Amino acid sequence: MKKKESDRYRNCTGTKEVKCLIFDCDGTLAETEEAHRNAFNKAFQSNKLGWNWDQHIYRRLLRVAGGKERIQFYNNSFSSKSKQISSKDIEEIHLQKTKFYMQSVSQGFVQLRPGIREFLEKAKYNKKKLAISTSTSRDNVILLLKSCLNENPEDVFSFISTGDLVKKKKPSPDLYELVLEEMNLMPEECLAFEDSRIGLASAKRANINTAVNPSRYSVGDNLDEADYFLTSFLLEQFPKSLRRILSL
Ligand code: XBP
Ligand code: MG
Repeated sequence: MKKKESDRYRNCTGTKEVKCLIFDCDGTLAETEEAHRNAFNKAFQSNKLGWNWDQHIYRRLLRVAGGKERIQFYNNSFSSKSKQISSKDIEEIHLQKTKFYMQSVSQGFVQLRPGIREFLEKAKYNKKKLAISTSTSRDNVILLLKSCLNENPEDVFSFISTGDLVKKKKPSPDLYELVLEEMNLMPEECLAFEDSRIGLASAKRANINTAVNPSRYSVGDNLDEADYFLTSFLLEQFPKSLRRILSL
């Protein structure tokens, strides 16, 4: 018999009081993927590649973490042999894409997801440590946080683990393991917040309990491995079992 939604995500056992909240960035702190997708397409256009990632194909491509890796995957899977581009081209196109993405963030096209700002403030007020674990680049994260928060990101987050710091991006556990190592934390002292299947897999492979709140590109994904299932980041809508271990 299918478990009730609440049972399916009942809190896992053995959770100590949570000392550190680790947030994914894209799709969790903010709905950024439309800005990323548009930036990819602008870069493809300016290089006359004839590629255009619509929302349907992009949802599938998001199974690959990392913009460069995503372009490479598309190049290998969908581009005819004669039209395949080199790794050097991919590097260059990704740099241009990042410029376009940062322009859109600077112009205010990306906002924090509803409830995130208050959640971060309340967690800080209650002496929780905060960290980020994301496959995107440090530059992208810092710009996003500077645009959306009225504080210096390094004053809010004790450690920001980004794709440029690890060999393997999500679903490998490297990004989360780097947070544990740098902050000298045990997995059971932490709770991860993710939006996607590969992000959930990354946190769970680092043995970190994880709450998921699907984003526009991950609604409907199989997130059954999650310990908590959220439908918003408004604290008053969190499951009681989650608020209990967060003591928020
Ligand atoms: C999301 C990603 C990133 C972005 C694109 O990371 O996988 O690759 O989609 O950014 P997360 P880049 O959900 O872990 O925050 O082009 O800079 O990779
Ligand atoms: Mg994400």
